[in-house]
Amino acid sequence: MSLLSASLLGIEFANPLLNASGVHCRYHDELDALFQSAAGSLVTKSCTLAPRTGNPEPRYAATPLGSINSMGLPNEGYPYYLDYAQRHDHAAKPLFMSVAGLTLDDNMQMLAAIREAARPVIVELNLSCPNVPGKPQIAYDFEAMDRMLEAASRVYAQPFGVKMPPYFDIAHFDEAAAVLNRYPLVAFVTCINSIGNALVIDIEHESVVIRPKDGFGGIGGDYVLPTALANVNAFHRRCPAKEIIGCGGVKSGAEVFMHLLAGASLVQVGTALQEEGPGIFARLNAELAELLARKGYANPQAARGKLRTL
Ligand code: RRO
Repeated sequence: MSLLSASLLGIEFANPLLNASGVHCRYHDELDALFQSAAGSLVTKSCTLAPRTGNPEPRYAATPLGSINSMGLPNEGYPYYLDYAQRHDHAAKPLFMSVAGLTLDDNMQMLAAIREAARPVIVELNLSCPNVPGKPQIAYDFEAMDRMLEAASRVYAQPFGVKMPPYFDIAHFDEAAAVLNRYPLVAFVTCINSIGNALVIDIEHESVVIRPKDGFGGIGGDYVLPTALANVNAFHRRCPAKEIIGCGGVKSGAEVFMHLLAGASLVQVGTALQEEGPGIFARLNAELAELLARKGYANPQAARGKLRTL
């Protein structure tokens, strides 16, 4: 076991880092660049049954504290990512496939096809896309989430994960965790997707900075780190039989370490990857290795959930 090796679902990873779905993963060449990078694994762009061009541009903007996006689920359609999964060298680097159907039936059709393909791809079912006009997030409707997980468990019939939005109330942590805990095949929980429907304003132009939805979009980066850590820790505490993937506000080894302390087994990188490119993974690994060694942890797993309370 090397200093940085990590595990999830009994699978070994060279290190805990991967991209956040949506960043650098829409096209095969972008996925290939992640495969060639120092990331321990990679995840594909959330897919739908049919290809989508997404919302009108500009639909992503970086700010000094992070980013805002309303991409609108641009993707090449699930067969494109399934094709990638079928040609991918899973032994060299595990591959996650993010699935974000527009309806329950769409998700079931995709999950059945992925199951049929019988490749060792790891499904991350996205219950938290904030940016499709007229489609509320599944995970903010606990009855809809329960129906989705019941159907997904029945149709997919093997372990999978869910990508969750941030919650902001203890009662919501309790209720969401109770729903997840009804489904043993939900083996991991990725916290968090972007904080939805925020508004960034450019005072020079007295304007919004992205075109869709009158400028409203999901924010990531520094804005979301404490919310991400709270959600990782809240689900780590409430879902002892599940593993957690942390996502939100990672731009150096320090934030990776914070996610591990909060309870994450793996850690995704979104805004900082978008801004810095896949070379970021070598930097984050070096910074994490230095931090773990200084703190006396043998590997990332040794730090998992070691957060102290006062
Ligand atoms: O494509 C998007 O607009 C998008 C998705 Br599906 C998501 O899950 N999270 C996000 O911030 N953007």
